[in-house]
Amino acid sequence: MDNPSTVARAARQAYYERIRALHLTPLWEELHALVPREPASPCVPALWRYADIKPYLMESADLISAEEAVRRVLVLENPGLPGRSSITQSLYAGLQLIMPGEVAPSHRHVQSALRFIVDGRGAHTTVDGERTTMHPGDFIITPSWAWHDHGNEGLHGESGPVVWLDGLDIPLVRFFDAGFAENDNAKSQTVARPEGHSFARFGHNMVPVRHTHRSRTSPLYCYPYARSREALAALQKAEAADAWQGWKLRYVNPLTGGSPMPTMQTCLQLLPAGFRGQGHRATDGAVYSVVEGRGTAEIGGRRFAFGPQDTFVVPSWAMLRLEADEEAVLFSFSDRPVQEAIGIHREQFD
Ligand code: GTQ
Repeated sequence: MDNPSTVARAARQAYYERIRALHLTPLWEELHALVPREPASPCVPALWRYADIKPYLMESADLISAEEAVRRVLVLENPGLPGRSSITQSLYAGLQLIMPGEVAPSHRHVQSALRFIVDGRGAHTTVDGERTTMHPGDFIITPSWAWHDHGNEGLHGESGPVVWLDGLDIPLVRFFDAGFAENDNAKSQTVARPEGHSFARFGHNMVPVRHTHRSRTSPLYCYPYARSREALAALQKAEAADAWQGWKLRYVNPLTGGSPMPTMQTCLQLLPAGFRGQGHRATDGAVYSVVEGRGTAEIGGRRFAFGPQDTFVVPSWAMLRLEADEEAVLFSFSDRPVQEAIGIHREQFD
């Protein structure tokens, strides 16, 4: 644009002020920001060290019960998105704590949720009448509008605090102003089917010949870590690591081959010891949870050392380079299926 004279600028400002009363604004002042040449996310790279967070998480249990809180969660808020309870523009993440004997009461909402177990074992979630016991590294889903309550009764006589990473599409649903929620009459649902029922039906590369599952979400409630880790270990023996991502597998809805939930893709990847990955970037910003090993994530030119149980976020279109000093396993999730559904997803491998 030519540089306008002082007089012209003053005339324009006066005009903008007059049209503001009619709720009109001049596109030409905002066009570059509204239609950027490439993504310019306000979301910034960040890492939350579990060792730093855990004491505060445990302190929260002295301040409020899971029942009073409904969900006792510390939200991982992106430093570039203050006050928005968002880790990226479209996704929410938080660390949820449930102490032995506690109950997080049954409710349902249109937001889809994933649970990735970070610390402790023996808590459970009940989804639509089926209970699933949590172990570290398990990936568990709560479909949109499914009743769910959480509890912690311990496992094999062991009991302690259990912490998991919650990933929800809260900001996406807020964007559409399409959120509904309701509380259940009972604190905990009545268990209607034995544990492992959905896994028996859909978890073995087979599906019942006469099932009636019609939802867009996976009929599998739990993707156990033992099974996913076993697959990565076998791949490591069978084929060379990808230069960008090591060995990376995407969790699937066994009925469609698509993502387990319509709004969130989830992956598990293995990086060999000494891995020095090449850079890649994608329009789906992603949240990572470290399961095993230590290394460095270079995100948009900033270096973050990571270790087990840490969480980090890679903003949309930020270049990511992964390095592993020890063999490392990373879980991640993003809004990629939504971007693919509307045909705008892009990625680049350097
Ligand atoms: O467990 O239902 O972190 O409704 C945020 C909202 C967890 C849950 C969150 C929720 C839940």
